[in-house]
Amino acid sequence: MSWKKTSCVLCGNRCGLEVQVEDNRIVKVRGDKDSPISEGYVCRKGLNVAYHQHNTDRLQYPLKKVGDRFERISWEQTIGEIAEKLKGILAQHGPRSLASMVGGGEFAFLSIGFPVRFVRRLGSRWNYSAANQEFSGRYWAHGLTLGSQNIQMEEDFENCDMLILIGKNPMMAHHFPQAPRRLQKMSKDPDRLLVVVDPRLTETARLADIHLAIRPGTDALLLKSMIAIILNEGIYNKDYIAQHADGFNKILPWFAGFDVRAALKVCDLDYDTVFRVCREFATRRSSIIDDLGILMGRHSAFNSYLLVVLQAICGRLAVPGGNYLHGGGTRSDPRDPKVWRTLLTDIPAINGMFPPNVLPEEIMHDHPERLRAVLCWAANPLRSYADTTAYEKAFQKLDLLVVAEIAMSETAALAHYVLPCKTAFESWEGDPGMGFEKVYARLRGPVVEAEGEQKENAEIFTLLADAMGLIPPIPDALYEAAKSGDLNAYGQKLGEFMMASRENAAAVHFVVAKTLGPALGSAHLASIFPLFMLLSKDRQEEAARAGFPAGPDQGLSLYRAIMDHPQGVLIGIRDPEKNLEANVSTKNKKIQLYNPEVEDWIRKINPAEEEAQLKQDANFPLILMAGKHMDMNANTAMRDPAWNKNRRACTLAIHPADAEALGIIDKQMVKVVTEAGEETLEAEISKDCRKGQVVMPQGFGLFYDGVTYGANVNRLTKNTNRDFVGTPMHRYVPCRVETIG
Ligand SMILES: Nc1nc2c(c(=O)[nH]1)N[C@H]1C(S)=C(S)[C@@H](COP(=O)(O)OP(=O)(O)OC[C@H]3O[C@@H](n4cnc5c(=O)[nH]c(N)nc54)[C@H](O)[C@@H]3O)O[C@H]1N2
Ligand SMILES: Nc1nc2c(c(=O)[nH]1)N[C@H]1C(S)=C(S)[C@@H](COP(=O)(O)OP(=O)(O)OC[C@H]3O[C@@H](n4cnc5c(=O)[nH]c(N)nc54)[C@H](O)[C@@H]3O)O[C@H]1N2
Ligand code: SF4
Ligand SMILES: [Mo]
Repeated sequence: MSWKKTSCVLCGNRCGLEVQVEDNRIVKVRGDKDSPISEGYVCRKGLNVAYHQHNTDRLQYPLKKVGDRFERISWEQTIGEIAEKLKGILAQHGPRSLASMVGGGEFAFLSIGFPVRFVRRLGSRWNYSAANQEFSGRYWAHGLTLGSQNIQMEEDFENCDMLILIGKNPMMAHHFPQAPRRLQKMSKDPDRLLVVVDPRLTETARLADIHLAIRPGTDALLLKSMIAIILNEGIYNKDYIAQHADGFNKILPWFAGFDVRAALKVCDLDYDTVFRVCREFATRRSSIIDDLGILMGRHSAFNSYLLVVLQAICGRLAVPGGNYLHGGGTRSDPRDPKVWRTLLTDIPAINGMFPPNVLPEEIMHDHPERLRAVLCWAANPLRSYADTTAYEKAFQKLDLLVVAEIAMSETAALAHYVLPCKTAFESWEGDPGMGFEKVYARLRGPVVEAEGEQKENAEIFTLLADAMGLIPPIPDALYEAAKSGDLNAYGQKLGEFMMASRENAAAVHFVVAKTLGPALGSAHLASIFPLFMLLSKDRQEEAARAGFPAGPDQGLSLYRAIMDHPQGVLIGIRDPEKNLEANVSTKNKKIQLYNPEVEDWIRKINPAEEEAQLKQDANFPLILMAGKHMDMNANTAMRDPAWNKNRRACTLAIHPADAEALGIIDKQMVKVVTEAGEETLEAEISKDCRKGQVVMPQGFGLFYDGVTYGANVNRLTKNTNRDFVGTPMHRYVPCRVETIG
């Protein structure tokens, strides 16, 4: 049987896959050795994508809620009724009553822009996003220091000889391509140093040369200590600071006289070891990269800020072997009065988006412009976002909840209308640009056929946009050019159409989906086309370096190369030496170390005040790490529990000493209680846990085939346990554990 090329959609790495298909079922999966990104790597989740693709929860037809049941209706009726209801709501309450909610549900990004554009074109900027429940703090910090909230960092793994992973567990969660393979190699290399900062002895910490088993929630003290040590020892990079940073002298008082020894005692860390880590970090080709342990931890946004300062004073930002920058562009700035702020919770747009944790409050209040309609796409807020109970109440109050899904999720079950989508294996999908130094693109076709009336994500939102009158009249000539199969001619006609009016240009994505989509048989396939017609000057130069000469044919030859290489193809080469100037977008192109917004806070990070804040309520003496990402979950995207048969998948991990004190034995059912609610699950006694901290995975408590599997971690998280940009403190949830029976 032949192997078909596709790619995994169960995490952001999007590894290349090859699958065998029998009777329209994926029956065998292997890693695609031809994939330039994953080079044959595949993890347990990828090998099990069939469970994601084929399951009894798959949606086949549009559904409408009638009473407390769903009825099957036609697409025409669905789109017509949604448009009519939406028009009514907008006419009565204004555009601010509408929000989109976009999830991480589909790590194939071709269609993500469609729901966002749809809402924007209707005059609302309320786009809530999964990204803003993890990265808001980082976006905020990068906006202040680097000049754009959209700047991302990526470790130069191959070229660093020291890597610090702080609050990140890639042996389980990956979060960079081929992570286990590469970390194991690094761990064995005597010339490379791996440092892991994690309260638990994680799968990654086991590989580390140095494991800093930090007390949960104290990373701000550690980062401040590290900066203070480096400044005191004079081992900062004077040349780099002089050339690339502003405000160095103004931040010195933040760290002067800081009691590092007392601080590290609060962190429960050894001074000499931290001192050694600082010395190595300041003098080697070092890189430091954080993740949810920091991003969803106490002081989330400020920790991201300190991470920039630490890297900048050591000259490790935007240099080979350090962290590269990419992105830029979106510049929503919380200091700009034009930036929208949520009405009740007063959260500014961060990187143009809003955090899901405040959505229930934005629905529940009495403001005349409160949210009344939500379009939810590839997200499962009822399991994924903080405080399921708050979400249940809020979503029941909506006048219109539309959920575009591949499965009958817990959120879809509450919707007024459910729109069935094709999965990424039934659609054209891909990535217009992956990687930093070498940029790859990939577009691959469907490997199985949809067995119902499902449509591609982008097509659905194009139909809705049309029904709402958001697509201007399209000349016949454009349709004809699309049908002719001559992409050159189509590109020309499209260019003319866009030049004709601003309205036309603004609707280009929908127009392409509506004209080229049917001609190519896929709105997704069509949607990539304008991306290559509208390349920025930088992208044109990058493409030229990758062998696509600049000129009028460049866009088309890129498009063709992508079509010819379903495993991915090199489309750009970036110059690492120019990374800083190409990305830092502050006015003088320097990293801004000093910003008045953080001054007060940084001063308050001291051992005495932190110790006082860390003092626990007698009612909730343990800290719950609410949502481990491990190889038995894929957020909520793996609904069929059969893929974890005979595994202990959803347990509460607890240290032996805590278990003993509470009289808990292994495999016993226990109850976890927090301010938000309670859940019951099986205890797993584990020495890898830290005393005082219990650990529960995320992505369980799913209702599948009439049965609920595992416990829902977000029944335990309170939506108000968040920081000032709305990031949930999922890594620091006070709780208690009770025995049952
Ligand atoms: N307590 C706690 N909660 C957490 C976390 C935590 O650590 N702790 N982690 C959080 C993190 S980091 C993330 S990113 C979020 C992710 O949470 P979500 O944004 O909800 O993402 P997923 O659970 O991956 O998928 C959501 C839905 O997308 C659907 N889907 C999959 N593919 C497609 C498609 O092609 N089209 C459409 N329309 N739908 C599709 C799936 O069926 C699923 O129901 O969860 C977060 N939730
Ligand atoms: N198998 C699998 N892989 C996944 C996912 C999945 O659901 N399953 N989801 C994907 C997604 S959307 C994301 S965002 C990533 C998340 O990837 P990660 O962020 O690597 O995943 P986490 O399990 O949250 O791991 C964070 C680590 O932080 C540690 N930690 C907890 N509290 C603290 C603290 O106070 N300080 C410090 N320094 N560390 C702390 C935890 O012990 C944990 O080991 O994973 C992705 N990959
Ligand atoms: S690391 Fe695993 S889950 Fe992530 S894309 Fe690759 S195979 Fe899929
Ligand atoms: Mo995530």
